[in-house]
Amino acid sequence: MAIDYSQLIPNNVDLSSDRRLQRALENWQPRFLDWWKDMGPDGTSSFDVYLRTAISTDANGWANFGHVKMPDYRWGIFLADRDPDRVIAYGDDKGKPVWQDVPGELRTTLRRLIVTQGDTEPASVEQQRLLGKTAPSLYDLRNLFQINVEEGRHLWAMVYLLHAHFGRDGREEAEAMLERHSGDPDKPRILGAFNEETPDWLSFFMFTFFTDRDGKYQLASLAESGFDPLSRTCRFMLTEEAHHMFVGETGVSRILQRTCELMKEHKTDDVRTLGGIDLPTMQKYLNFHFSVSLDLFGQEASTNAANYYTQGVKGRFLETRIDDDHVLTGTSYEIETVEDGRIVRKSVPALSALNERLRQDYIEDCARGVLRWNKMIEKAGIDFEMKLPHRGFDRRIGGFAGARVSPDGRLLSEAEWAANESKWLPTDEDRAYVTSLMGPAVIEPGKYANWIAPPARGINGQPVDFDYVRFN
Ligand code: BYC
Repeated sequence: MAIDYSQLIPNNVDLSSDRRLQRALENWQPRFLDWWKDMGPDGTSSFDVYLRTAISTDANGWANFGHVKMPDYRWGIFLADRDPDRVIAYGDDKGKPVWQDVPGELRTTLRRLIVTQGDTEPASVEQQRLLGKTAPSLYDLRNLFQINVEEGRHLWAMVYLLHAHFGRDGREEAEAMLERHSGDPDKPRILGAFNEETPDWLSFFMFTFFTDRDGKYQLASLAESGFDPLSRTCRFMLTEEAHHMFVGETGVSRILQRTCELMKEHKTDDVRTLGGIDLPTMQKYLNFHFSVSLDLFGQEASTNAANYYTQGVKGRFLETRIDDDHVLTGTSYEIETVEDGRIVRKSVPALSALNERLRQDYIEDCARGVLRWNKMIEKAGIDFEMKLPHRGFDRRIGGFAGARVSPDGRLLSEAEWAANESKWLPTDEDRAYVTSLMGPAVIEPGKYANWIAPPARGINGQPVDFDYVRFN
């Protein structure tokens, strides 16, 4: 469906036929732009950036490229096309038509999920605000900005749902989305990972690999929602999410490649003396970002998750492709947790284990990416394997919270943990070293910082030395 760009707020939801909604969103828009100016990528308003903009939501229309100033990016409201025959795929209302309006009894639940989802989008832009100053290349700078504008648009997507379907409460929640800030001691973002800093590009690539991937799994579950407007908006958001994870996976891969090159060329593991990022440090950053992202899936056994499912509000990953009864009463699922000082596996009702099931899907997806990194390392002739730590490692949420678990899944005493923590998680010294590599942005087309290899190819068929960002 084509997007109407003649409107102040580009959209494919026929906004002009609902004057009240249109006015409410036009009221919110300047606040969003003020937020972008104050909290978005710092000092970039005059840059022309080679961005992808959606002009329609079908396969051909969502990837139109050209140089654009970010404040002029056409943020708007784009929902995937409506399937008039779509029915609820699971839960108590399985088989009934999906809802076009919010059922009264689900109002609070749906609002809470939409607000939680929406809150992460501007949070990530805030976390990445200063990264442009130390970009390792024009290509990377452009990718950062592409991600930033799309996260901005994902905020628009959730704000539209709040304004269109939740009346006054929705408007207040939309305001609050611009008032909470990542890491703010008084008004923090809702979920833990979104209050962490993204101070350097290694953190950025790990974040886009691990935390954006949580986005993929959460959006895919919400795309199964019986509330059709939420489903349609998440379906379109997912098309954009893929690029964010690509940036993370290839970013980490390019750093690994450069490190391996330095190791081979100089016949040493100590690439720090050569300005590279050593493999053990890469592993520590991986450990940190993986465990922080695992927390985003919530408790292993969760009545919230069971209720979302039974009520038809939030499904499983690729729900309609799963071959079972889609009701799940009477079935069980094995979870791992800590009980009586031991890590145990136990059966719990499948309905209450839906967070854990989604986390498992996520872990398998992460593992596939790590395998690709390891293939690259092996091909470079280096004997080293990157590993996902155990799911209980360094967790803050759920059954492992507070327990001391080693990366290989052993329950430790406080003393054992303290003796090893610096081998497993980035130390202040590691972070200081990585930060020290983040020099002024490399802005000559086709040039790259010393600690990262060039990408295999450019964006949208452009050469790698294309002027992806023009500074004016
Ligand atoms: N931090 O029963 P539980 C993305 C709370 S990322 C803080 O397990 P539930 C993106 C929980 O709220 C995707 N609090 O909860 C990526 C609950 O609070 P109450 C974001 C947490 O509801 C990169 C309590 O603990 N989208 O898009 O089953 C860049 C009990 O827990 C945390 C979504 O998250 C935490 N980590 O599961 C840009 C989808 N975890 O009720 C964007 C919407 C749990 O006691 N959210 N709590 O006050 C949800 O589906 C659910 O809220 C959660 C939690 C899966 C997050």
